[in-house]
Amino acid sequence: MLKLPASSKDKRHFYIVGGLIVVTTIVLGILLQAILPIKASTAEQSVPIAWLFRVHIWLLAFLFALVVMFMLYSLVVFRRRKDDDSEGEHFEGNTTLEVLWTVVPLVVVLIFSFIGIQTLNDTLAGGSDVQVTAVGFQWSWRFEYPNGVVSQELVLPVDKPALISLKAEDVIHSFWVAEWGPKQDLVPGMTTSLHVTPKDTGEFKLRCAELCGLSHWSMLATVRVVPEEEYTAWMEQKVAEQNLQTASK
Ligand SMILES: [Cu+2]
Repeated sequence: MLKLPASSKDKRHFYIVGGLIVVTTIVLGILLQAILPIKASTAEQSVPIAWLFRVHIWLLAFLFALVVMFMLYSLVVFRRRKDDDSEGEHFEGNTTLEVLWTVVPLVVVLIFSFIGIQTLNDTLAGGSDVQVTAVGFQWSWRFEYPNGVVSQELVLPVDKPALISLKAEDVIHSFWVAEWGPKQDLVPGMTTSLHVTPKDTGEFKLRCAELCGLSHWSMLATVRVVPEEEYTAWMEQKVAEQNLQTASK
């Protein structure tokens, strides 16, 4: 029979730590939510991703609280008293605890894998009313529309499902507009893709999210989501500009 020291049999300690864990989880969870970079309203695909982020943040807040609160509480409450040089009681092994801390994390990891796959599926769905190819290279972006228009900025009409094909010219890059949610690698030699249905107009930043060399930090592009009329007008202007260039050659 496992003999525990008197102090660790005292259920009161567990109730206090339990309370501290609940409070810390809530405070930390709220603080972390506040700095969440993904706003669930800027694209249809950001909704499931923002939700997944939230679930993860609550789990992280809980795990942090679980480990740190037990540790801090033990450090303070069971610290060595003045003039107490006695050895701590020796005890080892607790099969129930060992089974629990193996099975519980395993189940949690399996559940999270499942909801991760579900969320990924949700973000892969979407139409292709607008199509554009984003080409990433060291260290910038270029956007090619099916009608031949090439642009330095990505312009998309609001509320229209867009299919963005991704190509890399040199090394692996990654396409990420934080507000939209999905992130997708660009791999040399193959075409990957990403669906987005922007829900809010405005200006966003496209960032390369894969370390790709010396100036990776500066691999940014402007993304503009505009009302459909504005998009059509922009496209017409681009077509005119580029025809003009072709004519003058
Ligand atoms: Cu990069």
